[in-house]
Amino acid sequence: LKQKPKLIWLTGLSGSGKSTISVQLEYQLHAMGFKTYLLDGDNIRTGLNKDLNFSNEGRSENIRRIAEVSKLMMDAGIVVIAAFISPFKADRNRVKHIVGQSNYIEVFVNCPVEVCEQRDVKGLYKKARAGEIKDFTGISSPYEIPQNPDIRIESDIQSLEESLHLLLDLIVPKISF
Ligand code: GGZ
Repeated sequence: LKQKPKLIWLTGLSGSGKSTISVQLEYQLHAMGFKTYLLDGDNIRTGLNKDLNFSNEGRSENIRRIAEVSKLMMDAGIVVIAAFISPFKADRNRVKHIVGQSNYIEVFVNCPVEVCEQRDVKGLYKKARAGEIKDFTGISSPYEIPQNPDIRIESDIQSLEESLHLLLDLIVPKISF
């Protein structure tokens, strides 16, 4: 396989656009011939991590297990894309440590919480405001902004096409021989 396995880590609020961007990123990388796998809440929090809640401890353990799974997938030669809120700096640092600093590419998908709340695609912000969901990131649980991401996407300002273009320009050289 003519690829260097890496972990592409997307962090950002619920509704910031992580899923949309990661799905398109995987599609494009696949079209270029790269062997990829996308980890997200849909395939992790419903299975491997279904025992975990959204407390600080639950989130930390969620992220730790995802890092370990990513490492195994990278051992198998796969370029891993992971899209999780991952609100805590210490947890993101641990991911970097687990997979190796040089294998970790951090993508901060930035979007003002007001914009995420206004979109409220799944109605979760409304439920969080009503107190029906506790510890909701951006409302009643913190998000620690990445200070040194490899790339920062302003998803409320940049188009999906532009973001993808910038992402691919960064990533393709790093995963190619
Ligand atoms: C944040 C929550 C919560 C709470 C359920 N806080 O927009 P979504 O729905 O599809 O994505 C969110 C997802 C976040 O899971 P992660 O595994 O990425 O979180 S973390 O990295 O912090 O462990 C949201 C839904 O789960 N969700 N409750 N309280 N998001």
